[in-house]
Amino acid sequence: MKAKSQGFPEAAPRRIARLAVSFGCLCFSGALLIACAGANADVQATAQQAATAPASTDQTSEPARRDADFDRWLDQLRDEALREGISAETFDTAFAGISPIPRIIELDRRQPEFTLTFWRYFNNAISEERVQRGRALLQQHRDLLNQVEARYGVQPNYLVAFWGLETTYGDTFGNFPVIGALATLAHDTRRSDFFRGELLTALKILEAGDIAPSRMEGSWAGAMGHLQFMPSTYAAYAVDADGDGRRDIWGSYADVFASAGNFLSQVGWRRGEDWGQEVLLPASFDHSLASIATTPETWKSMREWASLGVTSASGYALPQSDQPAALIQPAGHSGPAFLVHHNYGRILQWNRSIFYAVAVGHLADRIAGGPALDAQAPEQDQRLTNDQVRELQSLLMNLGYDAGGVDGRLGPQTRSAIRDFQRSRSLPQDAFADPNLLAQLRSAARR
Ligand SMILES: [Ca+2]
Repeated sequence: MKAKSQGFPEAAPRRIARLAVSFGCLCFSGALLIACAGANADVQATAQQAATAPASTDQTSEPARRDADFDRWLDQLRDEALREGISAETFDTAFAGISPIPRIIELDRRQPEFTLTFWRYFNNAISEERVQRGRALLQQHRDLLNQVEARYGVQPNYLVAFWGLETTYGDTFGNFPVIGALATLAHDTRRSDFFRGELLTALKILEAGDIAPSRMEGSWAGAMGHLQFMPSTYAAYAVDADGDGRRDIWGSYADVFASAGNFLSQVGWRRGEDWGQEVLLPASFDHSLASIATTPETWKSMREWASLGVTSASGYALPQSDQPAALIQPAGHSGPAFLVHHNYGRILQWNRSIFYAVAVGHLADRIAGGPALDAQAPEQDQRLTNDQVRELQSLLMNLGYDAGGVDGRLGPQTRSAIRDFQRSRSLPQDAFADPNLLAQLRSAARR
């Protein structure tokens, strides 16, 4: 899984791991991490690129060397691992030939220059080829997927959609040795605690015999196998569905689908419910009803949304139901609008990114035969540089709107300040940042 996005507001999708965090992986639990708060999408994007980049060249371009500092660090880690029940044999086998991977530090430090827009993310995530392959794989694995649905309540088209977005159906696990990747990031000072925990968990997975060290491949950030589970997510949710005694998310489709189903079930997926749908809004619509935060904050029943003039994307009336829904507009008021439900929030548990959640939901719909989006991408998909986001935040602050600081990230507080500014100027209150908004702020500041 990995994705990316930006521009938008979300505070960035971060992957949670995806629960809260995100990296490209499910960093579920870890969440924290990454503090990412902000730019999750960007983080995701970065991770995804890492998965497909010709990393091997970079890895070998510098001589593998373990300096004295790494060796000392490794000795301490070994002591800790042995105290936690990992055998000396497992530890020493896992670390045979392992040294810090410079390419990973490079990827971890990389800063995107631009915000990621919804359309840039979406068009990359939802290719026609990905839709067609998803439909074929749904048929190919139908029996397994039906068994997983019966047990965990997650529809087959969603299981395939997560798989498609995480690794393009298994094409791209990332070519990094998980132990080497996690050791590099745990030894590095930026997020050592999080990755040290993930590394120790990965060693416990090896100790249990679930996978051989040589097959434990993943992304540069340690997200593993078909589903890009971080080790902590794996430990909590991976399932041995084919009964061979190993939880194999690298080689067993039964284990892969069941592990995804188990995760989603455990975080509260509701059997048979959809994620949401694209909708059309009336011309006079009050865009302040759209939610800003990654977890939507404004909920109404479908009946209430219908009474506000919202219809399906094909123009039909919404159901007169009490099902709660929230409105999101990830590309602002001129882009697509979606009403999302409870299971949308479960997708966010996997990866805390609005762009990611919409992409999974839409890909699931497409795999089940649904239509492409009604909304069309603009001819020119305008994005902001990170410097422009900082300028935008400074202008908001100078005009008296609390953007929460000048950090170059379009988080909820900055978006809320944008909405306040829009309200004061009688603009559509979509809380969306783009070059047009920046121009309006510059103009307001000159007055
Ligand atoms: Ca198994």
